[in-house]
Amino acid sequence: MEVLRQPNLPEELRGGVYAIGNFDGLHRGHQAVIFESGRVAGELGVAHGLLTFEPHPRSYFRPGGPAFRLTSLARKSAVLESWGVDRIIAIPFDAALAGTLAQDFVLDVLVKGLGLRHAVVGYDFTFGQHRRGNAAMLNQMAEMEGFGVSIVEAAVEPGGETYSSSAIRRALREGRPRDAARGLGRWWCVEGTVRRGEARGAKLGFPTANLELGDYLEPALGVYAVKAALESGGPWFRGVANLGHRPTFGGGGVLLEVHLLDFEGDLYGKELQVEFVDYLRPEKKFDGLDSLKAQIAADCEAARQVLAKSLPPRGDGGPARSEDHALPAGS
Ligand code: RBF
Ligand code: MG
Repeated sequence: MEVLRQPNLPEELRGGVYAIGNFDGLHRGHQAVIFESGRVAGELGVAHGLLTFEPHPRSYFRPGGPAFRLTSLARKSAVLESWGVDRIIAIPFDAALAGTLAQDFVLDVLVKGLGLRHAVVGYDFTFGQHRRGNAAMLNQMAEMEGFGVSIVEAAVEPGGETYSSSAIRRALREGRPRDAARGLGRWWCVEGTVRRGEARGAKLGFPTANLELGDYLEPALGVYAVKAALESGGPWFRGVANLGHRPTFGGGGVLLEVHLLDFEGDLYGKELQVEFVDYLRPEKKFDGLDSLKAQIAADCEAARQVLAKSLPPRGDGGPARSEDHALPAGS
């Protein structure tokens, strides 16, 4: 998988089919767009690409606003690779791009830059200065410039709701990770480097690997049943995680503390992927170590119960990533 940071392609890479959008989350609505672009690329026998903006335009328009990212660029490229996408063009969203008229975006980026054969966008795609460009206008310009366009209708949940990043963000903020997973078509995943903690967890009998959320959206604070993998392609471990301030110990900045149930060893410095499966309870202030320890033991048991359905015991896990990009089973 190639990730390019600018749209001016050399001759040999021109002529592909591109899905265009922000695609934060790569949720099931995005999947409809990306799978359609893959189908057209296959039909035409040309490369299948994705054109996106990085950082997300919202970070440009609202610097210092609350973190909202559902998927990192690294995670996105891993998922897109598994879907057969050949190339990601992630162009920096800056003042120049924000001020580009929709028509100029089509001419400069799509026609001159990518030399694309065909663009695929969602029904609600908008682009260009003041977001004045839309799917209808893209169609008109494509006719003049001689490339194809497909506009993909809204993908709708069984309940009748349109899949959307905002509904998925709301589900996570409200402590409904299973609802988020239904929208995403996979468990919501946070990826990060394990940082050195205070080793207080080990003294409690529940060592934790600690991550900061960074640009990721902050889901409801509290205790979760999670799955965690130490490396891409590595086995999944069951775990329980606390996302919060640790009020029992005087509080602090929000940390994701992951305790793996059947793992021993130092995780410091490792890349951890953490998938959120179920919300177990809110974080509480305990009046002593013993009551906190008893509660964490109960959390581990609750997580085992929940995860027994989604992950076989360690050792019979099979290839780690088989269910990775598929719908969560039984949800
Ligand atoms: N700390 C709290 O102050 N209140 C809690 O309710 C709480 N729940 C936790 C649940 C789990 C499963 C884990 C692993 C940790 C929890 N902690 C909680 C955080 C605990 O205080 C922390 O891991 C240690 O202090 C080490 O930093
Ligand atoms: Mg959308």
